[in-house]
Amino acid sequence: MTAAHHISAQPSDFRFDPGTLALLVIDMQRDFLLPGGFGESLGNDVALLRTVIEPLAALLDTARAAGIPVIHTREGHLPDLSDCPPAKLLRGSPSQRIGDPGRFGRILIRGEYGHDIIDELAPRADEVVIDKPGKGAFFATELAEVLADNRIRTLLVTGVTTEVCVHTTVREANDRGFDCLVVSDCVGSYFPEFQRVGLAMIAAQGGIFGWVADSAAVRAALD
Ligand code: C5J
Repeated sequence: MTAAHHISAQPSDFRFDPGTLALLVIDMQRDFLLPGGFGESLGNDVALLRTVIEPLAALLDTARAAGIPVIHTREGHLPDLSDCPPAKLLRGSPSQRIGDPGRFGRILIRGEYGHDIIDELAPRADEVVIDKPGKGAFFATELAEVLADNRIRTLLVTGVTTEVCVHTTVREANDRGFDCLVVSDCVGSYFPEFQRVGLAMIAAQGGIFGWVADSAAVRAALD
């Protein structure tokens, strides 16, 4: 890695110590991204999320080559749903609910094919995978301990969906004192308006939750 430890970002340059940096990849799971899966059964156009795959695969390659730790998350629940509060399980009137049989196994249930990460972004054997029952990656998980053990203070945040699990995690991280840079073309939403506004909200007011930059700028700083 070069000595250029800053990334051109919004609302200002993002300065980082490479020794305390990690790449967080949120919920790039088949249930959300595969045609015919849960996300699509909710009426969503998964093509909007799938635009993330190519730039994120390239960013993963760069991060791995630079020796930056990569942490993946998966949203999902135990087979008996004991970790899924009724407020989450019963909300709305979707055609399929968490735990129902879907095309790729029981929806958002740990161990099922659909719950796992898409092949293009499969974690390497030495990378941490955090299973989370909530939208935020800190809630009811070991993420805080993993970051502390590895002296991580700064996060490059990627994954889906921008306004839900990415936002919740960035807000949780911000409150815990982490600096977060959200990689704009490596996060995705089923709703273009939420993507636009979700990114704008992060960098607004001098960076109220963090910074935003595209993957070209991030990769240039890591190469
Ligand atoms: C959602 C997520 N949208 N990973 N999950 O339910 O953002």
